[in-house]
Amino acid sequence: MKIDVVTIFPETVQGLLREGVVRRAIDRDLVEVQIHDLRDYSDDRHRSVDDVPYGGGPGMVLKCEPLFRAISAIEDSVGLPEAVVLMSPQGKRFAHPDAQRLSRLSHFVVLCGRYEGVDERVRESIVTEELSIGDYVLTGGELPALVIIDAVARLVPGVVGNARSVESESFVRGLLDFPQYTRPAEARALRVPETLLSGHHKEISRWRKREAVRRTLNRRPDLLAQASLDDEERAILQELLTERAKGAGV
Ligand code: 6SD
Repeated sequence: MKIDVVTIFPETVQGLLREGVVRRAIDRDLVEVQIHDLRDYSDDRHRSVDDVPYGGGPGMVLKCEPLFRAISAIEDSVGLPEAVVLMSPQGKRFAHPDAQRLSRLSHFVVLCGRYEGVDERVRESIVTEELSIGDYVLTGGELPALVIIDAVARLVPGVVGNARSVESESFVRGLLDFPQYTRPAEARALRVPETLLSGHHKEISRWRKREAVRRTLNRRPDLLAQASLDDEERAILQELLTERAKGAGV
């Protein structure tokens, strides 16, 4: 998989790709990330990439031409990308299905916005989709781009060792993870739940399902509507709901 990133902060983007799972994927040639400094595609000697908005108002807008040229350079060297993603607060909210979809592409481009935004003609002519990572204000698209690259790269076959661990995750199944513990069995008088120490695989599995369903019900009930629960999990959910109804005096 090849990902081209266009940004005015190439070092920032590079820095965060030099660690962890993504770095390993790059080192093993499973993922190739090429970072392009937008200023290299400026058309003036000050290397400017922004200008004041037509119609007035605060802030600056990313100009068309440097972005058009950056995309042309990418097309000339790698060929037509399958997607050109613009990071923007106006985009569709990025979620796991988007990561899965992008992980099946062989080449896409990520454009990092800055300032008040980008000239609308960039959207109209070269952007194929606009993504946001959530409803909060950021100063630029670099961190969102890294979020997307991280989520996508780990889904590329071979990047995460255990394919099952990728498929059984929270946002694939629609259940939050159960609590995890590691040695020692007691730390500062806090004990690991006895069931997990028992060695009874069936009981451990049931305990984990119960905790996962309980957490999801308490913290993210919205996920349960879409969750793919097995019979045991469904029964646990019913039990918890019944307990709750009794507790509430219903
Ligand atoms: C000005 C940008 C580009 C500012 C953003 C924020 C979220 N949640 N996703 N993307 C963002 C992208 C903010 O340039």
